[in-house]
Amino acid sequence: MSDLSSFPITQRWPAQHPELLQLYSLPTPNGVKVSIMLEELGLPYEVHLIDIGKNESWTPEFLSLNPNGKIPAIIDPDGPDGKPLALFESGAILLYLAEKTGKFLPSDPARRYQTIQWVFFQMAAIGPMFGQVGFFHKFAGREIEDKRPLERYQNESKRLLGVLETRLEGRQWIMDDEYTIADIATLGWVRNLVGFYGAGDLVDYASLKNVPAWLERGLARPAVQRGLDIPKRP
Ligand SMILES: N[C@@H](CCC(=O)N[C@@H](CS)C(=O)NCC(=O)O)C(=O)O
Repeated sequence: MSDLSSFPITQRWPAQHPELLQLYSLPTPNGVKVSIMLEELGLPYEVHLIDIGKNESWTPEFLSLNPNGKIPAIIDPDGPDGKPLALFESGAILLYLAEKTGKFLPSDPARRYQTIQWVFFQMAAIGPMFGQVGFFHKFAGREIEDKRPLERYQNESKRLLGVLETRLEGRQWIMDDEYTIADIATLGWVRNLVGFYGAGDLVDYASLKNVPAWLERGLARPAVQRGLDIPKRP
C-alpha cells in the first residue's frame, strides 16, 4: 500500500487512492497538458482541483509540492526505483510520463531530441507569449492605456504562430505522422488563444492554414476532449 502521508499536500487534498498517480491541476492551457497526456495514456490517476482563482496554489500545502506556486503538479507513488516522485513544470511532467510509459516520445535519438526541442519551444515561447496576450487583451491588462505591451506580445505571438505554421506544412503533427508530447503541450495554448482569449483577429489566425487544421485534428481526439475538462471546474 502506498503511503503519501509524508507529502504535506495530502493534508489539504487527501489521496483517496494513494496507489494512483495524484494530479493537482485546473483545466488551464498548462493544466490540460497533463490531463490530456494521462487520458491519452489511459493511466489511472486521481485528480485534485486547485482553485487558482482562490489562490490555492499559494497555500503552504501546495507550495510544499511546487515552490513556484503554479499548477500542474503530480505525485507518482510508483516513481523511479518504485519510490514516490513529486514533480512540477508541465514540460518536465510530460517528459517523465512519456519516458515512464514509452509513449508519445520517439525512441529514435534524433527524433527524440527534436520532439523535446518543440516541447521547449512551447514552454519557453508559446506559453509565456500567448499568456501575456491573454493578460493584456482579456484580463486586467486590458485597462492599461499604453497599448505597446499588448502590441509587443501580439506581434511575437503572431510570429510564433508563423513558426508553427511553417513546421506543420505537409505534416499531420509537429513530428510528422507521430503524435507526440510536442502536440500535447501546444494544442491547449493555441485553442485558448483563439478561443477563451478571443485573440484570433489580433494574431491574424484566419490567414493560417496548417495550424487550424492541426488544431482541429488534435481536438478530434477523444482523449484531448476529455483532458480539456479535467478536473471539472466547480
Ligand atoms: N511553466 C509552468 C507554468 C504553470 C502556470 O503558469 N500555471 C498557471 C495556470 S496556467 C498557474 O498556476 N497560475 C496560478 C498563479 O500564478 O497564481 C508550467 O508549465 O507548469
